[in-house]
Amino acid sequence: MAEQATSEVQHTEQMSFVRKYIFSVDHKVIGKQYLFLSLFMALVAGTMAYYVRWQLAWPETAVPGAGWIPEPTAFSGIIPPEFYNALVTMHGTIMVFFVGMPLLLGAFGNYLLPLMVGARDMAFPRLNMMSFWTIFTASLCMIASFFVEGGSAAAGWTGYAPLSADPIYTGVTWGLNLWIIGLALEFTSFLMGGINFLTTTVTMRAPGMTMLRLPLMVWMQITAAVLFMLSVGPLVAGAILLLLDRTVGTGFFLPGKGGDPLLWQHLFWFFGHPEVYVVLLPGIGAVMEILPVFSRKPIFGYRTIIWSTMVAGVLSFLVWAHHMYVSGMDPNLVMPFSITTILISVPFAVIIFAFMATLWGGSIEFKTPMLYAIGTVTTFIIGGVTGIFNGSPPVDIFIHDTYFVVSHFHFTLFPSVFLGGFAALYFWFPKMFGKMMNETLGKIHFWWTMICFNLVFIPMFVLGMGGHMRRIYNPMQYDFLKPMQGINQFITYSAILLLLGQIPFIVNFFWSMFGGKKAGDNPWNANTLEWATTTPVPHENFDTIPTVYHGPYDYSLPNQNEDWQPQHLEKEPAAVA
Ligand code: HEM
Ligand SMILES: [Cu+2]
Repeated sequence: MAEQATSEVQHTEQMSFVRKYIFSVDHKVIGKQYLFLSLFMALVAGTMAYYVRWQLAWPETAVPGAGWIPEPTAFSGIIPPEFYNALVTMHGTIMVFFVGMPLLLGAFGNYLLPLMVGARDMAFPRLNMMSFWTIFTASLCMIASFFVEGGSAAAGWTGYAPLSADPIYTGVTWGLNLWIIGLALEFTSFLMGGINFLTTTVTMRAPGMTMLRLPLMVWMQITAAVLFMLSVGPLVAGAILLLLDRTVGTGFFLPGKGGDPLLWQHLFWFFGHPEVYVVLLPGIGAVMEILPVFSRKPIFGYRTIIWSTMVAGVLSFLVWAHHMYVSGMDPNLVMPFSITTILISVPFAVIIFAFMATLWGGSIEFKTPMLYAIGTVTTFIIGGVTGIFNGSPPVDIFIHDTYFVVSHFHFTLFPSVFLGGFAALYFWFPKMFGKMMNETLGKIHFWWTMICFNLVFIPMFVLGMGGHMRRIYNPMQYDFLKPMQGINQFITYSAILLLLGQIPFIVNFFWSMFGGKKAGDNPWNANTLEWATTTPVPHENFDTIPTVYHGPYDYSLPNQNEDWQPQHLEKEPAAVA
């Protein structure tokens, strides 16, 4: 093994720039490629949200004299209605598929998984490279859809038929076709990724690294990969049928041609609910690594967490029609789906109690990654609890398709993707880039983001309960919404503050990368294997593959141990101080 490794090192030194950094087969480089792609796409999708908010705050027909609503301003009505729909659609699509997945699974999955299981790379490095370039092409497809005749996809991120199935409705032709093709490519990319994640974890673990000694982050990533691979098949089939409806005149989803538009909703949500866990699980996986490190305690209930995740995973295939209570589906099906939906909160509650028990009595250190980890969990709780409201049919009849739902899913997705993503980035940045990030800027970034996020999304619950529909272009066209327009403007101002709050992060990210303090091999005194190798991580990951004797979560040694060695590499458990 060692000889093979050295020859690989020499091999990389001879590699051209293109093979080393662009068409690289090294999981660490590919992980960073995913990181930069997802941060770029976050900028794209984020910008779109601001256009949408802009329009909602200052629609062209703001009504003079109604409360304190200002007259139409120079900003009013700069976005035409069709473009507005396209922006909402692409914001949602890109955030979920081109930010959430590539950030949490693509970047951190690729970078961390081989290191954490103690392998030299992914099982199929070339397939790994292909998965990145496939999602890269998919991203180009998505962005290109803005520049083709007829405009971009505008049928919502859910692409409901018949709106999406017949170009007559949207007027959009190639834009929506490109949206379908882009999604299909993205799915292909993550199928390739999933195969790699699973094969690597099952077959390439270091000696002694049993499945029940795996870091929870790895468990979350492979569970996410399984959920994705099991749920996406029917949707890919559906997407092909949709493309046929649009291009060759079939009518699978068109009632006029004997098709069934509800079939699309079933296919979409059979995938869609597991999909939100695909994004969520690796996000809270990062939390599961960070909480024990910064409270110097083993994670509470390691096995219980794994079991709960599996229960939630299985249940996630049995809840999809909770998105369809008001779609006209068989009312007898409403109750079973409501029951499974409410049941799914049980495993998540168990996991959250395990987190609290982990913190309990720990010597907690509020470094930036820890703040973000705690922020992820607290914010997600609001998302989870409001999900119970949506899951209850009598309540959902009133709040379906309102801003209550918009707020609910942002309270689940924003913590999973951005708060969890930031937690992971602040935590693993020293390993990935060999530098420490600045703590002060990190803390400013955290508090600014947390406060503004809540200022943006809590008022949306109020709007939703007041009946404010989602996906509307001009709230001022509805009399009953006029008195609430001030809230819409408050949300937009808060969203702008939230955006400004990202400046400390951007400064910190680049400044630390190039000029930050050099990081040691294990700056947080953590126990998982990625910290047992040197920084920067050599091409072959470990000089010699370590042998593992314990699970990773024994943090009983005092916090400031100069020569911290990941304890599970020692045969005898370290003495408790
Ligand atoms: C900067 C923070 C964000 C802001 C200000 C924001 C704002 C918005 C707004 C205004 C809408 C349109 C709601 C409507 O009227 O229908 C929306 C929709 C949506 N957002 Fe966000 N969002 C943010 C972050 C995110 C994140 C992180 C995700 C997911 C990872 C996300 C996923 C979605 C989805 C799926 C939709 C639904 C799109 C549709 O209706 O087709 N958003 N967001
Ligand atoms: Cu769902």
